[in-house]
Amino acid sequence: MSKVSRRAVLRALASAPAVSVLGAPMIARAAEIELRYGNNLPSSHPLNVRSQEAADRVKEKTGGRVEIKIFPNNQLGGDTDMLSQVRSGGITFFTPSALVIATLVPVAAINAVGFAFADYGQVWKAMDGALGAHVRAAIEKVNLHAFEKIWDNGFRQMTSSAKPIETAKDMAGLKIRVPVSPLSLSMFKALDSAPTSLQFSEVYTSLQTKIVDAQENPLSIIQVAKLYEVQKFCALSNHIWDGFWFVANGRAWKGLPDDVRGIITEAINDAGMKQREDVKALNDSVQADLQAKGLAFNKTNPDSFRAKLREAGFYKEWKEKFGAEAWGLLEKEVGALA
Ligand code: X2X
Repeated sequence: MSKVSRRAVLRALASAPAVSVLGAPMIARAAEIELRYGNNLPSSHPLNVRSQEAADRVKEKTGGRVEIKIFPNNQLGGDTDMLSQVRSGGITFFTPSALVIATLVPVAAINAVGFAFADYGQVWKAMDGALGAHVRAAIEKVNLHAFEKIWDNGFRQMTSSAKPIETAKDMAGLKIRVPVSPLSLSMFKALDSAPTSLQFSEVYTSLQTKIVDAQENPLSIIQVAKLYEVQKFCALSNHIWDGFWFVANGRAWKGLPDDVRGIITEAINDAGMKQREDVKALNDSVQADLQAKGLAFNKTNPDSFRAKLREAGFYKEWKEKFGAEAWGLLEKEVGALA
């Protein structure tokens, strides 16, 4: 808060002389509290559309006192940079993927265990229930505040440039980009691929210059980030369900007045619920458009992938890493995995 209030004071001083001879303010009063929110997605993604709505609602409900300024599309740096900025208070809000915040809070990657969730019914029951609460408690321990409703990234699909991916055998030796995520690296190594961790800001160029041949992301991201321009095939693998935790710097959050915290919480959770619907609708409808743009789709059967992961000891390893409690909460929703 100290930063915010200092800035607010400076702002107030700077705007003080801006008064007309008649004493009426010549410019609109600046917000008393300006909060910065950074993310890694283009402004056309529902994450940005709905968070802008939340920001507008916060401004309105606080009578202009509070302004949330959104910096989309890695304007403030990549995922790793924004994660350290939200920890230090350089930005107040960030929406890291569960995969990425897991570099700091390991258990946060639990929703991304390969082929765990069958559908959205299972996802929301787990994430809005005990599993999500378990992860949020772990996030609070590193002095970040996690809002209750995780936002949707979607079921991740694999795209490639040289050949289609049909069964687990096609994964051998594949140079695939994965997020900065220990779980993703481990999973694709278990599938015998050659994964490289890169921030999302580097994905398009690394595919274009063939540093990697493949990547994996939900269809909505393949669309808004134009990855179809640099990929030929898309395997509908649904191998990971991924979400974005909306997090706030703990100190800044606690320093906000109670009423402001209440208004922001409601605005962000409501926007998150709408964003979930948007992403699902987009993921269900965008395939035809991507096909028209030249991406060749194929379905995959999860069995060969699951068998390979099991054989490589992937589930056993991650059950131990996440711990019996978290693993139990996941299996309670999706059935036995290991
Ligand atoms: O980096 C990715 O692939 C993305 C956009 O899905 C995440 O934020 C994890």
